[in-house]
Amino acid sequence: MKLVIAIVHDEDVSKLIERLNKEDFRVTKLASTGGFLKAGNTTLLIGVDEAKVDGVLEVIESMCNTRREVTPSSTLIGEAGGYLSMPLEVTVGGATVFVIDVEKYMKV
Ligand code: 2BA
Repeated sequence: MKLVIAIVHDEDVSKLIERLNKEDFRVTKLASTGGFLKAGNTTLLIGVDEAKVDGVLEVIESMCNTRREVTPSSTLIGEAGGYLSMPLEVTVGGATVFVIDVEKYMKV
């Protein structure tokens, strides 16, 4: 058994969960916050047999889009040690995915 942890953009979540459920994958949705942008995102926990991991990854890949986002302001430290506050554009997603081994899985 594997646990797929996927951090996805809030705008992609509803359709992604709908599609995962349609394909019989079970999902837990957690509200999360990115440490860099300090904006909301969503973390999905998907427990799945090892043989089906690729199927989960394919669905995630097909449903999650890349986006350009601008930080409200980012504080940079200049060469002289002064501070400069300016917006910064970054590319977010499609999805950040971790696949980890599950030592034990039980339902009681
Ligand atoms: P955030 O931490 O809010 O990061 C949003 C985007 O900002 C990142 O997109 C990346 O393009 C950029 N970014 C992050 N840290 C940066 C830095 N130190 N310098 C310059 N740019 C930086 P993604 O890489 O697609 O990440 C989207 C979200 O996925 C992240 O939101 C974070 O919540 C999560 N994430 C990404 N990599 C992770 C990791 N290795 N471990 C845990 N969570 C991660």
